[in-house]
Amino acid sequence: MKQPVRVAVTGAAGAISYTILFKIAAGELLGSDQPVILQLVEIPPAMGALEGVVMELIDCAYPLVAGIQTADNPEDGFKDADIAFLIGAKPRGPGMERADLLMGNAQIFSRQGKALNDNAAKGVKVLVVGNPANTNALIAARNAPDLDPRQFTAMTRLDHNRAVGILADKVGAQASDVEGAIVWGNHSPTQYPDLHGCTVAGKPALDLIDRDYYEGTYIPQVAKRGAAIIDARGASSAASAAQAAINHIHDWVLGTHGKTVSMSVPSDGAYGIAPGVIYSFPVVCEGGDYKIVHGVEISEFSRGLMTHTDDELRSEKAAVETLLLA
Ligand code: NAX
Repeated sequence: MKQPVRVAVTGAAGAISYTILFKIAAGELLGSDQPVILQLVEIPPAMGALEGVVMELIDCAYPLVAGIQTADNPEDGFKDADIAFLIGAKPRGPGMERADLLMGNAQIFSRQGKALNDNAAKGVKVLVVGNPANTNALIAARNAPDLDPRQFTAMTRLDHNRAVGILADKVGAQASDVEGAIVWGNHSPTQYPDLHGCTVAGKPALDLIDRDYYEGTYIPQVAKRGAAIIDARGASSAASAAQAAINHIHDWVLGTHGKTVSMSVPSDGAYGIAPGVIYSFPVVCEGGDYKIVHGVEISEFSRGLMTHTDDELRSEKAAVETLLLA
């Protein structure tokens, strides 16, 4: 039997966790031969609700679960963690300004970055899901001086999966026929779902849909899908977010076998995106590491949208600069 892998999850009593924890425990994250220890982190007022989630996890009698621990603080919760899903975040309250939201989260993620630095396994892989995810990941990375910034990533896999799923649905194909879709930039409505190098069953995607649909309908539909789901179901996307978070870490650990996926990772200057932000790029994963895919052709149209979403990330960064430099 393999040694258990320690998986920490913040926001463990929340909606996304109510799906993801059961997927992790069932072996969907790391495979059906990999035991896991779940380290569930919440804020003190949510510890009662978390106990209910723990009861349900126990009641599933999962063969792969080698332990379940709970903590009301990240320092204990991240102890020896090999993988950390940072899902809990401060939600936008009524009338709250964007700057207040950024600062509230900057405080949470600077503490969590320090806690990972001081307590987690040295090779910990971190996925930030809590919004604003890219800037939260940047703050956590900057507060973890002993860890490699490349260990901190943010989730744009849901946007990637939406780009694939919505395209497949439109042209009457299966999601598995779609290859080469890319989501560039920020996990926000400024993101850019790029189909220029994408194929569906080997045919160029942009030959299958018309340009007006692509620019006028498809791009905003992918980018604003989260809001459409809230309008329709009266609650935000949780199951699809959990699935995407599983996909992100599964692929990072176990590889994409040559397939390109989208991950928000620290920019290394690729595609003219200056270092200093966590930006969604096309990547392939192998041997427990990810690599930005180079050589994607960038049209003038693409460049405009890639710069627009980069500008937004840099303005978020400027708004929290003091905490970044902590
Ligand atoms: P919920 O409000 O259902 O759950 C959040 C949980 O986090 C709550 O139980 C809360 O007590 C906990 N929490 C808050 N601050 C915490 C802290 N400092 N430490 C530990 N736990 C803390 O939200 P849910 O629907 O689960 O969404 C979680 C986050 O994911 C939100 O920020 C949301 O905006 C974000 N999303 C990000 C997505 C992405 O693609 N990157 C998509 C889905 C989702 O909207």
